[in-house]
Amino acid sequence: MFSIKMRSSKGGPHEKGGRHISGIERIVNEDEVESEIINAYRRARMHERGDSDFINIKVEKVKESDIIYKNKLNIKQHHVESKEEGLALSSEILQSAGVSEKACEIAIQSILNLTESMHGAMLIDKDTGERLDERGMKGVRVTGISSADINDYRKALENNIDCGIHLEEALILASKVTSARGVTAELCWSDDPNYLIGYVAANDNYERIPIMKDKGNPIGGRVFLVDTDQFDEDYTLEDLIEYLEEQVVLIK
Ligand code: PML
Ligand code: MG
Repeated sequence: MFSIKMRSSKGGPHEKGGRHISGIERIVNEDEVESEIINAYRRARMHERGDSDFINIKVEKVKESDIIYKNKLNIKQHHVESKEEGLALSSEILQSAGVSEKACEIAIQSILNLTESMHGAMLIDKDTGERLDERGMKGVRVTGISSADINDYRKALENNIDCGIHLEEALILASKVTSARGVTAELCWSDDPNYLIGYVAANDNYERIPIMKDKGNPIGGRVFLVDTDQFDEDYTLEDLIEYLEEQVVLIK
């Protein structure tokens, strides 16, 4: 199989201060590589967050023996009337997953306080609320993800409301992230200005919350709530980050 990764930004590359526009990864059979390269390019050029002027498309061969498979989380659809209700609900769900009230507040505020979107996620201690990664605005970028079979996967999702590319990709990412030893939960909402949906992923569930921000707001982000008690001499924060960034995980 081959991994096709795209990241795009405006105002130059991310590492030279460009603003993140979009990113995508697909792991596909060789016969699908060409069409995925075109999809990735189109997505970068026609994104509601803006007109990318830097597009990086990387194609890499993936060895079958490097792939592991995980199941997708169960989708639980919630209903809220406002972003205030949505944010409060996310905190409730995080706390019932074992995240402290303080860490919940810090996690939510960390996304609310962003002045621009990050390319990756913030790792925050689920008990103390302390930021654990030292990646600043770059954050930890999860890669090595795809559905195991895009047609089966899409079929399984088709009855959800607002079913589309956002749900498809976020569920794959959240299913990998929460499969990592040491990750208790993930909190996310979209940085696409007109996409207000977010979620909390924990305990095999993807709890989908329809309103997490105001319409038109181009800021969103991801926080992974980390249980540092899971770390020892043989499994450290660096190992967790390596799993998130490198391990190839296909979602069934
Ligand atoms: C993003 O792709 O910008 C994040 C989307 C989060 C919510 C996806 C959903 O459940 O619809
Ligand atoms: Mg986005």
